[in-house]
Amino acid sequence: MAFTLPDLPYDYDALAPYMSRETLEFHHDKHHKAYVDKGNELIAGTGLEALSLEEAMVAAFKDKAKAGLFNQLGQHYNHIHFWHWMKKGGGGKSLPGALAKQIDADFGGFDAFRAKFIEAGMTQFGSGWCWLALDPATGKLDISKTANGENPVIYGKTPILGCDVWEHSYYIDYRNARPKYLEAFVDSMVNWDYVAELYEKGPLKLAA
Ligand code: MN3
Repeated sequence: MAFTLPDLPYDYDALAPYMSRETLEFHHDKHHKAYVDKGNELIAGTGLEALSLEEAMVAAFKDKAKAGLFNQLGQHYNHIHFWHWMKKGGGGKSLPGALAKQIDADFGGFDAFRAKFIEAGMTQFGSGWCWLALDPATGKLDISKTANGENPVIYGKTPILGCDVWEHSYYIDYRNARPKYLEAFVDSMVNWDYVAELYEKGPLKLAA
């Protein structure tokens, strides 16, 4: 199965002024496209071609010889969702019911969740992501950060929200002010409907 670059689910101007057309053009058309192209190149002949993206990604992560392939597949997976984790007029505290309840239960309220999520993104040293994920082992939501193309899936969890903190995601619009970008992401861009959709779906099931 060849990987393909999905279209953005909105216009390039949709997220302005929080994320500009210029950022989306570079980030989607150049960075994400490069992960797709390189992923297709590196997966050829590995025997992983018939697997789903998630399964190929996990298999590549477990094989140190496939670290280069893992980076591309991890980033392809992360970006497919990242585009949907944002929308025009998104953000804010108004979350769909069941998700809001669990965030309250697991973090002690939305504000505590917000602070912890932003903190994870701020303290990820270098390129990476911060996450809100469902841990099937505990049934709870947790916040984490990962380096480069890693994500909660490879640690057995199901991400329901993630924010890209690679500099390519914010440097055009925020320069070095990563905290301001993270605040804008949570307050003005998050597509809580998509987060709730993933939450309702529950744990990702991957073939072994
Ligand atoms: Mn990126």
